[in-house]
Amino acid sequence: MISNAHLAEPFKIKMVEPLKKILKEERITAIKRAGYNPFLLKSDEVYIDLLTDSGTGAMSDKQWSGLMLGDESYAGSRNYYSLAKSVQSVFGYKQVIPTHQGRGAEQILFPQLIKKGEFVLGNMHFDTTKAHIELNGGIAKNFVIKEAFDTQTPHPFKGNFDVPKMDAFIREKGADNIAFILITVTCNSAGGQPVSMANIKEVSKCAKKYGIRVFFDSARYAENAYFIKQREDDYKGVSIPQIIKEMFSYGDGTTVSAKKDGLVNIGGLLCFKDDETLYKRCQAMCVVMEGFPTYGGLAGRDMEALAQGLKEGIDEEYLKYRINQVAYLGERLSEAGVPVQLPIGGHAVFVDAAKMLPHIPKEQFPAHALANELYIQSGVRAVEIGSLLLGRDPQTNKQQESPMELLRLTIPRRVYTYNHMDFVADALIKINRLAKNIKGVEFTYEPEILRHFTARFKLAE
Ligand code: PM9
Repeated sequence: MISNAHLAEPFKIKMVEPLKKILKEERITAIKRAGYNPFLLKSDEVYIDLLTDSGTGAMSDKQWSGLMLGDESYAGSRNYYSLAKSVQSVFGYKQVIPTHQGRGAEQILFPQLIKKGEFVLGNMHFDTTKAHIELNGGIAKNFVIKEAFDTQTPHPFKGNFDVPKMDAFIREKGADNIAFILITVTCNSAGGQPVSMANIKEVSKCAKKYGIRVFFDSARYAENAYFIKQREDDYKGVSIPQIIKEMFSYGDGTTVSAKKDGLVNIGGLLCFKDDETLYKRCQAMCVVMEGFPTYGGLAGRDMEALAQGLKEGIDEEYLKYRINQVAYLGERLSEAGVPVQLPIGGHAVFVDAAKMLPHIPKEQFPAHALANELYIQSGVRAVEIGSLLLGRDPQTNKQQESPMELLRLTIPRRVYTYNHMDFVADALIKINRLAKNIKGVEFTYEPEILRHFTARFKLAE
């Protein structure tokens, strides 16, 4: 029985964008031309696009009207002050630098904090974040709990840190060799899994003991807060805004990809609780990398849309609909025997491709092969989160083995309906019955960094 029945969307649809499904033969031609890499498809070749929830959401009427209030002054735009006010009210942080997106904030902050050979400790670093750590000479280390790697074991907070393990690592390497700790909320690479408030507090306590800074990587902080409210006894009666404020009170600052819970198509933030020196240094870097510190990488109008999006993204009724829609898709798949990460995450359903396609070895990227098959059979575009994304060891150049081979069905915010979810579920359930016929892939072109975006493949023999 599916516990998450359809919930009526908490919005009316004012504008529509037609969808077109091209023929299966055309999809086969398209994916061959794209070198068996769904990233290289044209969006017009895609029917339902579940590649990412990043920048793909629908803005509200208030956000669109915010665009008309754009003050495009080079310095001191009034939209910056409106954004800073929203940031302070949502995160409780008073020092704010707008950036063009999340990695814009990473490229400004990380060089200030990382010296060559230092470690950056996280629950599970996202790929662009890991790339920025490595570009700055740092070493990214993950300490997510082991339950995260067993998709069939439900645990309410699979994004949690294994704090004793991290503590032992800090003692072994010496606190001086730790650049900072980064808490990713929700933990994208583990399946959009939340981090509990209790765990955030424990991480912060451990960091304080050694004098190490704590930052958040907060693309999906609102979804994380919703899970805390649902699953952590002490927070059942606490409002989402209060939960978010408390979460961030345990950190020194945050990078934010506002393209997710910020409900905008472009935008990011770098915020500090109260660190004038670091804030000033990052402002100076912002001028070089992004733009003057009161616009960062954004137009005034984009900042106004974000100021409004930050408020809408923490609305409990919206979050309930959002999390329910993702859970509905996950439960339909799980009930039909498609192995998915349990419990279902906040922004996506993660299919366990290693379980579904045991005949495809890791080095032939089972989840990527499944993404290609899903596209060919249905026109749905999804993305691999596994060994292909993980890449090679920067020291040895050997392919690293990801603990999980996942296909991510990422649901854009306020874009698709439950009928679209049913279409995706039906397609994957059908593919699951014929899974043994799916072939793995081999590189024909492998870029050196962030290779999954532009790599090309052929079908393995
Ligand atoms: N995440 C995602 O699809 C977009 C890029 S890959 C298609 O999940 C975290 C946890 C992220 C993230 C991006 C970034 C970078 C940082 N942290 O994309 O630069 O999930 O805004 O953010 C993507 P930007």
